[in-house]
Amino acid sequence: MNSGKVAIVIPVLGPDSHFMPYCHSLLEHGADRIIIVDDGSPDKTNFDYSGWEDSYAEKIVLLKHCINLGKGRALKDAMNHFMNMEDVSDFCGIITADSDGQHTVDDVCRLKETLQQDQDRLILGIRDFDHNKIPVKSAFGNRTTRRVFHLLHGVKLKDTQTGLRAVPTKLIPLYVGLYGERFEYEMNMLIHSARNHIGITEIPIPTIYLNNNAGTHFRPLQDSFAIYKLIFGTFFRYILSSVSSFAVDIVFFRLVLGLAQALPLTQTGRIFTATIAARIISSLYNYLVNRNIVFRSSGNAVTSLIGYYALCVVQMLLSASLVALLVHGVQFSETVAKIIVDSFLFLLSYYVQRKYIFREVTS
Ligand SMILES: Nc1nc2c(ncn2[C@@H]2O[C@H](COP(=O)(O)OP(=O)(O)O)[C@@H](O)[C@H]2O)c(=O)[nH]1
Ligand SMILES: [Mg+2]
Repeated sequence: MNSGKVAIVIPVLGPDSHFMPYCHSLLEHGADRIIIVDDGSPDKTNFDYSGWEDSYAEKIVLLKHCINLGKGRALKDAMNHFMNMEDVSDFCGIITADSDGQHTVDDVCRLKETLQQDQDRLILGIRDFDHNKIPVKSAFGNRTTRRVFHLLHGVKLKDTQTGLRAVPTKLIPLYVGLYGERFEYEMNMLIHSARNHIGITEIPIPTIYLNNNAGTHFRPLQDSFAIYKLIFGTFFRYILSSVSSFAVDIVFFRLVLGLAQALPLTQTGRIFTATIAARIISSLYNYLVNRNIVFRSSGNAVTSLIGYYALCVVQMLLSASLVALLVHGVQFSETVAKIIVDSFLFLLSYYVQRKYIFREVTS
């Protein structure tokens, strides 16, 4: 049984003069251990705690990267270190916090209390981006990201980019192996939490921007791109799966049509045979790709296969009914109506497959 100790993980890159007093203050407020990952900071800023009191020194672990490997790598190394600590069984989890003073000691303590009470959920310290003192760029970026995240991953969060997070020990093995070396890693933690149906608790914290966030290491283009690549990853694979299924359908239609020449069938009979055979093959291909590559589901294959084909039938019937409705009711042309309806059903199908048919995942 875990006791309530909590390790504070702080990834640092070129910390300023506030960092040592911040660690001090965390210790004074009862931090059980602080794991600092100094990530190839330039020499002159390398931080040194050798002068600290012995009792504190025991509580501080300093991991160093000889070159800068990124915040994600630093967090993963700290989690790995944590899981290998001799006394890990005394701890109920970790709290990740930024080194630049954006997370107050009070907020860290509040997350600690929440973690001690609930060790099944990921806990986020969330900032309120509707507040008018936030730099416009940050507020806009965060609002957009949380909306897209909700749309594609089905979880509504107020702040997807917060670095203040409490992670219970039992969830750490899930997170420690995830892809992502820099800021995108923290997004991947959220994506995998959503995919694995891990509950997320949100604790409001003040939004502190020091000097209009001038000291940030976040590179707007590269880091945003890496984050968005992950957010859109599943949906992008879904699009590729659909396009390639269409190609498989056409190729097999041609192939079977050719082979059917040898059969005693009318031309209509051959077209029907080729259409049905090609559709069976392309839908099976689409099912397998969606299950194994798009949604990476580990659920029962028979159940998901039945669900998948039931969805195909419903989708076909819905498509025909809605196109008829638009053509008769709003007098759209059949082609325009079909493009609108099928685009909508394409998105709906993504939602149903992610949420119901390929719900179970391994990690
Ligand atoms: N270990 C490590 N920490 C980093 C790196 N980049 C940023 N950090 C830390 O991550 C936290 C958040 O980074 P920051 O640059 O302030 O990003 P922002 O708060 O999102 O603008 C800070 O405490 C930084 O010290 C990095 O490359 N490696
Ligand atoms: Mg910061």
